[in-house]
Amino acid sequence: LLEQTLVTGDSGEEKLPFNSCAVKDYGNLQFEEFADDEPVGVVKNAKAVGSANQRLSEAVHAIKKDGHTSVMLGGDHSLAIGSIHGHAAAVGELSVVWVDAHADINTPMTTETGNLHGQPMSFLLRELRSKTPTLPNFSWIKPCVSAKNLVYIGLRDVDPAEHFILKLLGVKAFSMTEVDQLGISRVMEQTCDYLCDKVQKPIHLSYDVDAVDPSVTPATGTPVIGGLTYREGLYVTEYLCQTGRLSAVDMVEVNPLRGQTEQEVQSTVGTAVDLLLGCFGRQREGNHAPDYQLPLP
Ligand code: B3U
Ligand code: MN
Ligand code: MN
Repeated sequence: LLEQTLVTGDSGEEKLPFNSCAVKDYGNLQFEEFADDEPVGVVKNAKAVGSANQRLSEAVHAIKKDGHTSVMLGGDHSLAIGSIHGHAAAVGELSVVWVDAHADINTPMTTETGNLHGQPMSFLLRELRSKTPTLPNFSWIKPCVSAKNLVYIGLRDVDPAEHFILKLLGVKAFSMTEVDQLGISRVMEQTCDYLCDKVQKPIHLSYDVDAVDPSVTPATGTPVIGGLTYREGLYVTEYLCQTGRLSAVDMVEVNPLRGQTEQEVQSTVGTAVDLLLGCFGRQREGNHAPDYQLPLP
């Protein structure tokens, strides 16, 4: 779904009049295709993914320099490489909240599937620089995230090598076990306490819809049973919105082609839209414009 990536300055065009968000659609990115994109070891599509992410990084960089909150709609989660890279290039140090069933932190050396959507964090973490070979079209990437500024929420399908990396680097992770143990409200409280130091860094939210349970978001590439409920998934976005520091959002792995029925597609897409609205201030208690006036009889 690389070709279907939409980059917009704020959020879904028609969906946000409720709180008068200004929305600018930066359009779909056109990505180059490579006839000679041979596997590098087991890693597939390196040239295409490297090149697409370089364009995306430049696009997100420009959106941030325009002063907007960036929304990247995908698409394969490997797109987080360009999205986070471009965000960091514009604002400097940032916090990353990665909401996903998967850790997506395999290196090209540890991946069993060869899929780059299982590896994006390995290219972004400074601590993994010496463990990650430079793939074709990846030489532009500068690792720009520190392990201490990363939090995972929703994990439940983590490879042994990924689990080793998380422990080695001491990455903060709330797997579904912690969500069960603490409840989503304490998970979010602890996430923000952890990320909040003296300098209030901008937050990059990278939201893989497969974090939510496949009963709600089935139209995705690698669904995993036992995920966040719709309400837990939404609470994550509402909580991050009220920090006032949400600076860029990826909403990824929405794949209508993977829906078995129209209803599965609608449920997945509708949930992704609701999660984005949560990021931009829609409250379940209701909303009204600051200048709202009651009509007089
Ligand atoms: N960890 C496996 C599986 C996977 C990761 N992300 C998704 N699937 N979507 C891998 O391919 O690296
Ligand atoms: Mn993912
Ligand atoms: Mn995933």
